[in-house]
Amino acid sequence: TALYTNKHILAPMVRVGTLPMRLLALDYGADLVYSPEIVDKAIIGTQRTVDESTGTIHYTKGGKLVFQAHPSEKDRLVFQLGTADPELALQAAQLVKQDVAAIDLNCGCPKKFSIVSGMGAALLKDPEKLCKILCTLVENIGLPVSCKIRLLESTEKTVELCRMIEATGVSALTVHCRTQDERPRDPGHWDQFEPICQAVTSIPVIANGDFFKHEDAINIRNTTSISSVMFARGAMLNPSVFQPQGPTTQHEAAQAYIRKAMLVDNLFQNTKYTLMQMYEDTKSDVFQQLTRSKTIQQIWWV
Ligand code: FMN
Repeated sequence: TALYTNKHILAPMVRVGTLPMRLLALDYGADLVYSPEIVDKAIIGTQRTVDESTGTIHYTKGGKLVFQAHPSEKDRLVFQLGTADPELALQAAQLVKQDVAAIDLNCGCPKKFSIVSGMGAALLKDPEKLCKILCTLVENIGLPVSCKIRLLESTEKTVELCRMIEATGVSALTVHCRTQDERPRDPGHWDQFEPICQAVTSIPVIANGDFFKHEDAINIRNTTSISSVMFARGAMLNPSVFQPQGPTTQHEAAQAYIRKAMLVDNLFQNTKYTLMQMYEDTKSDVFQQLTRSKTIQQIWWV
């Protein structure tokens, strides 16, 4: 559980949380970084190769890059799995085990593709399956296992689920303080963290939802029994949110992001996508130039 105790964490984010963002977050002071969710069947069957010039590890299938990691993040990288099947989950986790510190199970994704396959937030409605997946991983993988959930309709139901998850032997539990139907614009329910912490006492509880400043994380840790705090959009908009001395400008963070992307030879489409998420002002010159860009050289000015 030490891996997850008193930590400031980069949340799992599809497309955004690829290698350059994770390395940058670590540089700025994040203690732990999550991979984007990767579905079991997507990683199963990939080939692992190492790029000697950058040290980057590539997992590819049919010419398509599925997952990229770097030895420098290995002891702080949590691989997040999308799955609805204990055996496939274990196979997928075993495949990447040598390059990561821990495995996390996504039990919060509300997107249709997850729900129809019984993955993500669908697991909240099938706690037996959720716990079977966790138990299978905990018993067989030989790495810490964690789990990320959303709130259920009532505090009692959430607490009951959290206790079941705790009993599987996981090393940590992340709670995104929104229900499955709540969208990012709906305010998170920070008041739900304490009852969960009171019920789950043997493992660290990680708070997630609406943390946009370093001080927010410090405050919640000082006023509740929350152990660690996970940033998603706060880190996407400005990865320097992890700096204890306060953030740099968004522009500086974007420049640093581009440097990291070049260093690890990140796919340009992914670099461009992430930068476009970072800049909220879609009318700005910077955003317009980004939209038109086709190579990294064209945005090197950013
Ligand atoms: N949550 C996951 O568990 N797995 C994901 O792969 C994932 N991808 C996301 C991608 C983006 C671009 C965003 C904005 C969120 C994603 N989330 C994912 C949800 C976040 O991890 C987090 O739970 C949510 O955004 C609330 O945190 P925030 O208020 O700090 O943004």
